[in-house]
Amino acid sequence: MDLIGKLSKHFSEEQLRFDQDSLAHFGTDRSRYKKPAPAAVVFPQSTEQVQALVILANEGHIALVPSGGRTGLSGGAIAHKQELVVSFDRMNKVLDINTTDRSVRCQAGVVTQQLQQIANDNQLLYPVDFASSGSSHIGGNIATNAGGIRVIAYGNTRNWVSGLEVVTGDGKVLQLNQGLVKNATGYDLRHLFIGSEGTLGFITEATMQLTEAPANLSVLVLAVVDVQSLMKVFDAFRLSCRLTAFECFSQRTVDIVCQHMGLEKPLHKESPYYVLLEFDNDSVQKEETVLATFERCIGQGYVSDGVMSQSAQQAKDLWRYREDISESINNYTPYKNDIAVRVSDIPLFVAELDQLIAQRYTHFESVWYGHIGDGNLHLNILKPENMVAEDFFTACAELNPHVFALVKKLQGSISAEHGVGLVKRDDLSYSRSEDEVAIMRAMKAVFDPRGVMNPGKILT
Ligand code: 2HG
Ligand code: ZN
Repeated sequence: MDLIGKLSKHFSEEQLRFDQDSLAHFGTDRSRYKKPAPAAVVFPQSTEQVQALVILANEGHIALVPSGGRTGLSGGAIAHKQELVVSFDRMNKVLDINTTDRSVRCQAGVVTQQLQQIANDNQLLYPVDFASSGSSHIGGNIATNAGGIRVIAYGNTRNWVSGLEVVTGDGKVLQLNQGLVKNATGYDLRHLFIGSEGTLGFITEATMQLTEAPANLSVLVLAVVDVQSLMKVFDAFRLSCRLTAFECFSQRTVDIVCQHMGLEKPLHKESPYYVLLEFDNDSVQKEETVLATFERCIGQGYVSDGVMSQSAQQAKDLWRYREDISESINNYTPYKNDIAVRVSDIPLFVAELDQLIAQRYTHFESVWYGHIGDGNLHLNILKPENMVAEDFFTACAELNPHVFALVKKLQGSISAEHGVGLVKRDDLSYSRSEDEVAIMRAMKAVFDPRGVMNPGKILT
């Protein structure tokens, strides 16, 4: 029986798509790294259906590619070799809200913003947040251990997963950790699935933890004179308040965002660097302490200007200078890198990176911005207008080893929060040892002995 025949036994007509538009849409992510070419798209509605699909794939040696919100930037959700795309769009039910446990159990296809809203409706917070929270799925966030803008205070997605239901690559359904706070019963398989990018199995359900909502978040945007000062500012504010975000961007990104989004400049004067910091402004004393720190930073010459939000709306507006960068620079067909070093190594890293860019990337303009409080920079090389995209990407890929060698020298990561997928797969050795990769392969073989789960992602 052919694939369509087999699928039709388990799935209704409206759960299957073969048309070109659907194949193109569901076969890719935001990296657009490879031309999508899946065989079909399936929309399971239950764990049993996912399990049936995995068993079918094992019998017929069919490769499966999980598809969430497809907001990834590393090609983890790309199907370019006639794979079967498994979309979680119809597994989007919230199954249980428990305010005593402060948890929400949901299917993998629930959108991040929906979980944030549920938390909010219950006077609680789901703290993982990023620009794509309106379309990314919880399952995808878990599969990539998504980070975002509040990692400095709340950590990555991993910290908020207290239970998982998964279907392994050989079709077993596992319930992992069941929402427990404490569970010291050996290897925690839940954590293997977090960040596994769909290479071990499918995440079908998750129990996500919630926390107290901050009383009143205020945002400060500061004009910072140089990289050394960025770290001084970081240290100073960290001592005076509990930071919930510490983000950095440059004048060039401000110009691009303002032009693309039609925004006014955040401050009167221009500055090489900007910091956006957020803190819980829950008392008059707190605000006074933070303002005193600001004055001190001005006095010491680290900061030349600044603005503090006076309302929730203004805080939201200020966030746009940081949150809208990724979308705004898309017009320049950027070549992206998402790198991390220890926070204390940032000044050294940036100095060497700037040198490298000045030496090697002479024909290209580059911008960097990111979660500097986590040691995570997004380096984006912008395509010159008159250059063909393919030539540009080839040229960038040739330059990449220099950036990665620098990352390796500082024992950093070549993918801080965007995952490995296809885009970073061949460069994994810059961040992981041969022994580690061998163990990863062995683990994959345990969960997915026939290699049906997202083949070619993370590992070759
Ligand atoms: C962000 O922090 C995202 O804005 C996207 O991680 C980064 O587009 C990028 O390079
Ligand atoms: Zn980011």
